[in-house]
Amino acid sequence: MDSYDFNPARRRFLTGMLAVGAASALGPNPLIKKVWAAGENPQQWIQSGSHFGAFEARVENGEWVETRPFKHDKYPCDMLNAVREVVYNPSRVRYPMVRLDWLRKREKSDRSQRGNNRFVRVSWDQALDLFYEELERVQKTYGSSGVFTGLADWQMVGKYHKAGGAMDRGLGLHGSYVTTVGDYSAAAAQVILPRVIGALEVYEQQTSLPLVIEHTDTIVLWGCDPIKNLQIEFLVPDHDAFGYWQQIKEAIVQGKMRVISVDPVRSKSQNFLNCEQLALRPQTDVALLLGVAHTLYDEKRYDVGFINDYTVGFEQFIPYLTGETDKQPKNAEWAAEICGLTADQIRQFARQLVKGRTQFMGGWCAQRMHHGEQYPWMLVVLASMVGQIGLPGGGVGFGWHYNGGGTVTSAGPVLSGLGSINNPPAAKYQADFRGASEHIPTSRIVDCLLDPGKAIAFNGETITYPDIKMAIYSAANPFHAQQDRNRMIEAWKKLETVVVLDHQWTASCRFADIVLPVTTRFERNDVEQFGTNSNKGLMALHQVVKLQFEARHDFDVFAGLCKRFGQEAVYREGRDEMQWIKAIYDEGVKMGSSLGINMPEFDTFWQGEGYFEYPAGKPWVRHSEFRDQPDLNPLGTPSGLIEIYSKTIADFQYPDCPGHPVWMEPFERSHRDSKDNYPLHLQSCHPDKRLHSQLCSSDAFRHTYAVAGREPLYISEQDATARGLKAGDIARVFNARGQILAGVVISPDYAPGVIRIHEGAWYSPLEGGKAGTLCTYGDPNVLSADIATSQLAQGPSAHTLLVEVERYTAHVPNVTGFGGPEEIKEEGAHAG
Ligand SMILES: Nc1nc2c(c(=O)[nH]1)N[C@H]1C(S)=C(S)[C@@H](COP(=O)(O)OP(=O)(O)OC[C@H]3O[C@@H](n4cnc5c(=O)[nH]c(N)nc54)[C@H](O)[C@@H]3O)O[C@H]1N2
Ligand SMILES: Nc1nc2c(c(=O)[nH]1)N[C@H]1C(S)=C(S)[C@@H](COP(=O)(O)OP(=O)(O)OC[C@H]3O[C@@H](n4cnc5c(=O)[nH]c(N)nc54)[C@H](O)[C@@H]3O)O[C@H]1N2
Ligand SMILES: [Mo]
Repeated sequence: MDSYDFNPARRRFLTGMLAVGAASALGPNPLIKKVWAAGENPQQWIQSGSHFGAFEARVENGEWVETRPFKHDKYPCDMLNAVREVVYNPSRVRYPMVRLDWLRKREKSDRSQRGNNRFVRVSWDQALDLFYEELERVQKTYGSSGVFTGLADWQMVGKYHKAGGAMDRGLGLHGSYVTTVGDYSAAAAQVILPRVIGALEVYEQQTSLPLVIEHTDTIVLWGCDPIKNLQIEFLVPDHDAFGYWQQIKEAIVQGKMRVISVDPVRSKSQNFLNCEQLALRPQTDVALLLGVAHTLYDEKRYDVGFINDYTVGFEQFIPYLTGETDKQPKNAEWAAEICGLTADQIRQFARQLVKGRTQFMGGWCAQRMHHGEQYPWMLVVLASMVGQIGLPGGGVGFGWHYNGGGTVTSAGPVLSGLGSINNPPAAKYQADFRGASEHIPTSRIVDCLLDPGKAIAFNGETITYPDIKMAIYSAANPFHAQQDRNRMIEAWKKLETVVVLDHQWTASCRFADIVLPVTTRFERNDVEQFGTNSNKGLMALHQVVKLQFEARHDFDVFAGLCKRFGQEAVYREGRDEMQWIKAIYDEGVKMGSSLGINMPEFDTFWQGEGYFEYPAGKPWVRHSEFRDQPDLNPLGTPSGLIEIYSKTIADFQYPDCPGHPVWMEPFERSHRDSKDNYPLHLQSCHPDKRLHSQLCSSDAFRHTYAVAGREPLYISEQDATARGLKAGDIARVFNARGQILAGVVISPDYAPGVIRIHEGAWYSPLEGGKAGTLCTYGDPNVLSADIATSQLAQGPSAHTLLVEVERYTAHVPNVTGFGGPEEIKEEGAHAG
């Protein structure tokens, strides 16, 4: 082939356009095969993107064979190497599948068989008929409270192909259903911070990193690991933050800046920056924060002016801090006893904070714990005492490790993407929740299933659990995300029908009744932001390979559902894939022109470079408007000021969340004299090599980090030796809630008593569906507890988790979680 007379962009456009016809038709379209037939599709590099980065895929004869990072990504991450496998791995969902006993008996099926992974292949028509008939039956019989949809949070990137958006559009035309409030990520912080500092804080842009580099003397990484967690973003990452972190590393070497990581383990960020660490014991952050606050108060080093001008409730908090109310001063000695640092370390740390400009960067792990509301609240209180909130390079933020936090936001438009239907007709069924709540806090789903009708407190309201009969999950893997797997297995038996849409045969598919195969990002065309917080530019995401097996786009699955009650045309709004993308793009062009930005015509963009960089934005300081003019720019709290004491919260009278931050023991905690049977604190932090459970099924990539085929268990030399464990051993990790296998990695990064298994390791039951069975791969949520943070936020407490570890000496079972379902041939099923 002569590469000079071949225009790949033009080819891409043609193939994209032809694939659209297939996408909008129901059923396989012969055109696709024709377009992508061997030989007709010459070798080419196709631009696409993912949560792991933007890239180009080399495609040969229709097969994706090689991946290289996008040329505008200066710091690509190695998870990109796992992305190709998402399309081809053996765990790919290939066909619509229905659980054997459910196909026979529907809602009267034997639900104890859920999880045994025995499925029958059916046709799309049959699968959608079954889905639709169930939706009808449940709506008619139980009303809106009978149907539940899980949070579709980590759907693939793309403004048009939004799995959650498609589900909401489609189901919304049919009726109402129970949904979730809050998420697993930052549930506690999301509820407390608006009441304390007036905004969510967690998902918002941070002070620009160039200003931090210029002004900050001390960065405090409070349980925050940006170098690990900035690898992925909610939209396509530009990874520019890593350039700034490189400069911070240099500033440390030059003695211009100190970075202190407050973390029980040596994090990836600490190792990268070679920075200092305050290695506190797990779950003791609030005690440490109080000890530091007490020191500042006692030594009169806190900013009285800031407290007076910008906060309320200091006077209600001080009697607790000094011990006037409970005879226990929360001084450095008291804190040292709990958090395992010395009183001297705590006092030195306090003094360092007020020596120059200090930027607190709070992570979220320490709020995914019992009483998780207290840490973010107390960090805001401490930052208020330091008095630099709203100054460049000072104050506090909770989003530095997320979505490129601190990269400068461009001046470009933010495209909205697939939204709700314009002037939708009335739904087929009116909302009918039968006295139950329309939402439940995300992580309370198992509790809700086990106890319908129960009333729980939530953020000042009362939630009455609905009686859910049918659950629909798209772009979510609850059999990874949710805590206490064995309790969950029992709860799932309450569901008559479970529908899952996914492209990977996760444990959630295993425990479903109807599994619908969807396309991956790489089988779709779309546009997406390059950089989530930075919104640096807009990129074309071109379809890399044809639709695999019988996968359909999420959008088309729900179009097929709507067709069954006569609403397909309304749902589709008369557009096919490329028309949708163009409409979304054109909306952006309009917004752009109102901002004075001249974007290319869609066709020029799509057929040309497929990337448009917006004009650079200006560096920005979080909370500076508030600091400059608190009267004109009040915070979103009742007082408009930072609430060290919240009357609103005090009035709720929750014993587990009083009116100001306090130290409370969690339901279990390591490193103390107690009767807990399990001595080791298990962290289930976010993985360095995955996005939750995504990419775990990329077999070749998984084998680059798995140990003896299992998920790695990180443990200190001391704890390993005490248990006779060597690197590479298979260990059994257990507590009263469950047991899993994992592969031993001995690491100097871990303090005695602290171990880690990353969340997202695929649940791989030895006996599928049996509560208590051994997980053969290493899912930490087999061990975690399903207890809420408090009555305020009802968030997950995944990180309040104690275990014991032993060498596994019994017969070593194969890993069961990967490779898809066991297909059973059944008469009456219409495959293909
Ligand atoms: N590579 C990668 N990046 C991700 C994700 C991913 O799956 N993979 N997920 C994304 C998502 S959805 C989210 S919600 C965020 C999660 O963001 P976080 O919840 O902040 O991230 P984690 O990595 O779980 O934990 C951050 C740090 O907290 C520390 N830590 C644990 N226990 C304690 C404690 O008791 N006290 C203190 N002070 N520190 C503690 C851990 O050692 C770790 O270094 O990450 C996002 N980024
Ligand atoms: N123990 C413990 N548990 C935790 C955490 C922890 O720190 N510790 N962290 C929690 C946090 S912060 C989070 S955010 C949750 C994450 O929990 P989830 O959001 O459930 O995790 P993912 O693994 O990202 O699951 C997304 C699923 O959607 C599928 N998918 C991706 N794109 C699409 C699409 O376009 N369409 C469809 N239909 N499917 C798609 C993927 O294949 C995958 O199976 O986990 C929580 N669980
Ligand atoms: Mo998250």
